[in-house]
Amino acid sequence: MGMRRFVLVGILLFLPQAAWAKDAWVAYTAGGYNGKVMAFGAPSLQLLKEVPTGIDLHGPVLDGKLLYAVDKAANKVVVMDMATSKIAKTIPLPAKFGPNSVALSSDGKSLCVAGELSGSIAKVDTASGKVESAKVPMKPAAPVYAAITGDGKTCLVSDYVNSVVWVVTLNPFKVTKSVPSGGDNPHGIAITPDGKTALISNKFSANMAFMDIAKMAVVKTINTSAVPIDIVIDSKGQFAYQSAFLGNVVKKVDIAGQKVVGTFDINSRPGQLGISPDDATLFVLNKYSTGLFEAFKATVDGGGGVNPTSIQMIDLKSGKTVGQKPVPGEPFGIVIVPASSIKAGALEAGKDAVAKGRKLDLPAKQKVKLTYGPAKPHKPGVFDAADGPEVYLNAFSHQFAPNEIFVTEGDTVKLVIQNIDEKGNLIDNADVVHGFAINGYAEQTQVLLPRGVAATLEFELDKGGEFDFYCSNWCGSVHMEMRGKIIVE
Ligand SMILES: [Cu+2]
Repeated sequence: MGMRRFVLVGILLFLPQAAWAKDAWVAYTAGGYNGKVMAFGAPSLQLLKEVPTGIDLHGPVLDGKLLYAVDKAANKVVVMDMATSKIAKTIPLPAKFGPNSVALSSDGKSLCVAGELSGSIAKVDTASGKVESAKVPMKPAAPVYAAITGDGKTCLVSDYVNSVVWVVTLNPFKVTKSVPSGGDNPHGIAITPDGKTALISNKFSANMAFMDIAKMAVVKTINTSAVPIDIVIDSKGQFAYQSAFLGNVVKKVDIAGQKVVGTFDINSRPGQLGISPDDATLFVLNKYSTGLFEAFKATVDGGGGVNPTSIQMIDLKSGKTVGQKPVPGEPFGIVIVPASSIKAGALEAGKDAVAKGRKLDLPAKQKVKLTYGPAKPHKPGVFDAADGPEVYLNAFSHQFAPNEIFVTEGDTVKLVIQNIDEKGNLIDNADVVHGFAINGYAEQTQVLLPRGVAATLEFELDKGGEFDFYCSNWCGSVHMEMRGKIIVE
């Protein structure tokens, strides 16, 4: 008997244990400007895996086997095999599509993608990779967040320019109509598990709108807090949670009672939200970290630094913060799954996600010379120089100047982007860091600009056409509107 017990203990000791076995959950995020899928153990918030996929990654959505995310700068859907954490395939979206977010039907068959930069919405058949896309019938337009009804038939997409929700049938694919969103500048949208109600965050109306899906009309709005962004709903459809970026809170809303029943204070500007499958823990992706994680600032050559964003966990029973850690990138979207559902070998030993003295985590650049230095006063605009055009672009809260740039195809451009917030006395917050990316020239151009920093990009304009550029790091309430065009002719 003694021998047998010894053998048994020996086997148990030497069984390969998953490194994250102490964590109940795995939280997957898309890292925004670092272009990575990132997996964290929870509650430890240790980083278990980073998978580089592209330039500016939003999402993710997953069906337990595959994870999908969209690249806003590189116009593609990346598909990750969750059993191996390897990219299984990449599905190109139409050129210049500029996806901001993605929804997955509950049967796993269809993705609905909000094409913010192009004013388009797409359906992707996940099995075949077939993409159908349509511009919405208003111009300009900015489809920004998407949700699919439980029956998989309809996708609802908020549009912050037109303050409507687009109603899209998925089979056959068609943008059928628009519904007023119940306020100004709608962002996050979520559908209750019974499929009856869509909840919408109207960013500039500081409300939550209740849209009756059978009637296709907003039937009620309730005041919540300033600059509401994302919404998640618990698995029973009892409570909704809405982040308010400027209000610096998450509001708890009783869905049947259509009223606010709780407020959770957030310490560093909440954006996207996730909820654990047992409805016990809320995961908040914070955009800033003022005063919290200064030691983990990322440096850029030439001065300046970028404070990390963070993941904050709130116990929904007590309302208390039960964990918070700095993370790389600017995570957009977080989905939590049981750790037991992830195969051993898919993830690695846990480690802290950011280290002291780290360099800014940006995707590798192709065919470009990038230098950082201090911002210097210079008139914005396009200037002729001996070896090609020099473009001086000011980035400030919350615009680019100029927001239209005309250059010549074939030229090598020197593009100097300067964050002038500090000099302009605009925003007294070092966490307001602008990003920059040209959709269509994404590999050459995606950079981050801390206060007082200039980034100089030198690259060949080898593609003609009109391309959108945009701020690729959340920098404030009107960050999404920080956009412009470069015309290469
Ligand atoms: Cu910005």
